[in-house]
Amino acid sequence: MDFALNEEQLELQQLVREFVAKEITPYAAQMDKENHMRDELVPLAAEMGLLNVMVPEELDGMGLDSVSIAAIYEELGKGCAGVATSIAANSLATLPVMIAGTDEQKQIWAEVVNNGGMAAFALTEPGAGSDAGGVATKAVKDKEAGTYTLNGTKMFITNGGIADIYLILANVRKSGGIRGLTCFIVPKGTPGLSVGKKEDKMGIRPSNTCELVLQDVVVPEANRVGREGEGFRIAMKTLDSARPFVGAIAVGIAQAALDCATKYAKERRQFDQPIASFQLVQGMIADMAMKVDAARLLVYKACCLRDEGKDFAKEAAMAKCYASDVAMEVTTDAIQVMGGYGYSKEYPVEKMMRDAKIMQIYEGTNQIQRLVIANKILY
Ligand code: COS
Repeated sequence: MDFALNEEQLELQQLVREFVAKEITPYAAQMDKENHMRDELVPLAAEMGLLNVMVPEELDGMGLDSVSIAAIYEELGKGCAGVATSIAANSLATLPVMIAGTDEQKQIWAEVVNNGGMAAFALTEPGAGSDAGGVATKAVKDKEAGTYTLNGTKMFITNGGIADIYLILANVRKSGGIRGLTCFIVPKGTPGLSVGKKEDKMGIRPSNTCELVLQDVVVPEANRVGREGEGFRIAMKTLDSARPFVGAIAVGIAQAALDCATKYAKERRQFDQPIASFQLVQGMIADMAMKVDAARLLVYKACCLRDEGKDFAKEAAMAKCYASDVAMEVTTDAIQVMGGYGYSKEYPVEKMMRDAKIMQIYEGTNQIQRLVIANKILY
């Protein structure tokens, strides 16, 4: 397994690094404060080809391999994990269609995200988070009309208020349970689909996180992705694929915090010398650097396995879990190195610490990741 980025990947990484330095980092604090991603960013990200990385080339998408996507998301995560989350949600929502969609569904979906459209993956509900099988949104089939009618409420949906197309999970069984879970494509503007409360979050504030209300939303049978009852398996496969990318964003946050603390330690003078000359500070920086590198290697390992078509579910969970724990630890330590300045909004590390926290929670809590890892090892 070769973890070195090839020339093409290095070029792409450099392009995204420049994009982040120009269009994201200078606005990160402002977007955090305003709880809003600057409007120019979506068209700019589309122009850069960041919204359709998961769409294959034959459908005019970027068709990138997982390692390249991870390299891109790490760069985005360095600039602002909120923006990275919003952009990565396009991949998350695209995955179920690419995994189980018909050629026509793939084409319809690709058309949207290839043309600068945002997408949202709507699984979570007020009563269904870790327990994905607990989805209460119902889909009732009308055989004669060839339609399904969806009713329910989704919660904490990334891009919920700005998406042009939604992948929504609903249950076709009255009694619920994972065997009734089914995926549906629902375009923005479908009658009965409305955007509810927008979350006022602790971190990743530029990413739009909203409630979605489905009230008698009628979709044609042609919008069902996969078979009835196949939704749980599709969702699990989707989450397996998306987890290393959460890990990549977390690595980006951690690397940015480490860079910030390192620079500060060399500049900040106490007792007539830079604090970088103190061994206790050096120890913290060394520990932070080891963790960031180890997290990145786990992310790349999961991505390489996925690209090689091998089983990667355990490594995906490890990458997501370890990298997000590292992001939390490293951002906390970066603030410690920077003392009162680190705690102040004058420096970006306090935002990074707030952003890091969600990485341990979303797309499967780290408790769920540990369950997945243990199950893969034990059974
Ligand atoms: N890929 C394909 N199929 C999978 C799968 C995977 N990664 N994981 C489970 N399945 C299948 C199983 O093979 C099983 O199928 P059969 O019943 O036909 O044998 C079925 O799904 C149920 O599997 P299992 O019994 O392991 O499911 P559990 O109900 O125990 O749930 C966890 C497993 C907890 C791991 C799962 O619910 C989960 O990942 N939850 C977290 C969801 C999440 O990330 N939520 C965040 C919001 S979404 S952004």
